[in-house]
Amino acid sequence: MGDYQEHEGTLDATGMRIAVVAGRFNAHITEPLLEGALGALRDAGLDDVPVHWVPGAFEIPLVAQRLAASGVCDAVVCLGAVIRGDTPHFDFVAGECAAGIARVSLDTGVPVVFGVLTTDDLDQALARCGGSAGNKGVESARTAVEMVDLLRQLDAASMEKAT
Ligand code: INI
Repeated sequence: MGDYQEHEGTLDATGMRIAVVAGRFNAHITEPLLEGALGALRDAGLDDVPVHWVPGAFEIPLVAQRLAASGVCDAVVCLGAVIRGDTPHFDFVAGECAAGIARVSLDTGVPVVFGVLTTDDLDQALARCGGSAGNKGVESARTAVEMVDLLRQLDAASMEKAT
């Protein structure tokens, strides 16, 4: 491989303003996701993290949008659990939630992290909220910190070029 410049965000959240939006639906899954996310943010240097509860995953994008557009958040971590049932409801809720979160992030330029589990059954969800497959909340919080730092590096690099 030839020479190339590498850019990567770090996991130092000191001074960052990161908010969480969490779905109450399947709270026995989303509460451990939240604990994981808050623990990871604490480890990264952030103690004071506002948490906004919404009824379910479908409502997450609207609140994420409000926070991201407010100018007072560097990133928003979205946590939820959508578990497949016997009806097509899963597909609508999971699909709209994912699409909405992606749209908010691109529209506002603020990292909005998709920490929403979409699983075929409860066991898969339990494994991913602190069980055998880790904790998606931890991963999502770290993603938020890394993305904020990477975007700051990009902004600093373009400022440098412009001056
Ligand atoms: N919301 C979830 O977060 N997870 C689910 O698994 C789920 N299921 O299966 O129905 C769910 N539904 C509620 C939905 O998010 C909205 O709150 C509701 O439709 C009102 O808009």
